[in-house]
Amino acid sequence: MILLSGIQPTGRLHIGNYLGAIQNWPEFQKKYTSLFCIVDYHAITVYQDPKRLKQNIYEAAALLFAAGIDQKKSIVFVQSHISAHTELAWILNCIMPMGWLERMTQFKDKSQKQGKERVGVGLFDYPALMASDILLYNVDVVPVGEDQKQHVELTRDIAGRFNKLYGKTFKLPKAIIPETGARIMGLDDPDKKMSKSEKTYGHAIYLLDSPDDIRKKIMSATTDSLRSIRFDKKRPGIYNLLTLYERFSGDSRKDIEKRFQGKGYAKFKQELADIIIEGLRPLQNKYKELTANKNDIDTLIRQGADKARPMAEKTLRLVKTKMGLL
Ligand code: ATP
Ligand code: LTN
Repeated sequence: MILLSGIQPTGRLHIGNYLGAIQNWPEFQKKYTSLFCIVDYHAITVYQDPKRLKQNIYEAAALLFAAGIDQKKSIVFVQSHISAHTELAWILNCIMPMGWLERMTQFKDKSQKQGKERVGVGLFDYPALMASDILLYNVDVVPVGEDQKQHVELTRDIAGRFNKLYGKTFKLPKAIIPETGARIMGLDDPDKKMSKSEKTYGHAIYLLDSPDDIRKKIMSATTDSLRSIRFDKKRPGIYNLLTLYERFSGDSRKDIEKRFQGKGYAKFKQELADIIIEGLRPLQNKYKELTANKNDIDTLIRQGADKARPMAEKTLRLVKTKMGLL
């Protein structure tokens, strides 16, 4: 069974990305032939500062390795290193009905924010490239957050359409959504999901934040004027912080509520900052070790591309043959 997931180097990775995705990925290596793709061509569907983009790609790769993904067991690679991704995306474009893409909620949301005169065609076409990422590797399962489920379904649909037109070529992949799919919300605004693209200081805890920054951000996180510390979804600020406590401590909700019964927010926040700082320390140490010599990450990324490329090219050749391309 083959598994593939992707992460966009659109910013610095935060604890939402960690708890919602990366933390689960090392486990997958035991069960699946796993590919993890840093999707830089998806990232540039919105403007990225070139220097930052480069840093973000390196940082994302190093953090995946630091989190326990092993290049000997899995394949970690950068999307733009394998030209088959954009080639297959073009081919899929030609059989992709506009209406299918128009129905994608991510596009609707993002294009509404930017306006039709500013939004790039790449953002509209984003799901075709994502379908290409998946279909090139005969993938069975695609772990993604709830928001990406629609794109995986579209991938199945376009694969089905290709198979009908040109004969069975692609496997139909399935999305897997993490059970503990807790969405981590912004610390400064618990009604919005924690996002890499949000740049306010107190919004996100980045995986490489210093203990000082982590503490400052937690201490100033939005709560409410009530006192009790309980898992109550109607109180999004404290609920979000409690979820973080739950995920970083591994304790049950009941135990957590009991521990903080009658205690104030300040005490709770101090302890939450402590466990996040401790929780991220091993990852941060590993990251430092891995990046002591910058060439090491470069080498690992190249190795990933060298392993993925023949797999992708084989599929692309098959697709071209089926279509009558020479
Ligand atoms: P952006 O913030 O740039 O819009 P993103 O962080 O949502 O992007 P990706 O980089 O593609 O998007 O996300 C990588 C993975 O992290 C996805 O599987 C996504 O579901 C997960 N993820 C992102 N934000 C959160 C969050 N706040 N809580 C839980 N999981 C998240
Ligand atoms: N769109 C995804 C990132 C992504 C992806 C993929 C995920 C690009 N290609 C292929 C799984 C499989 C996101 O925004 N999380």
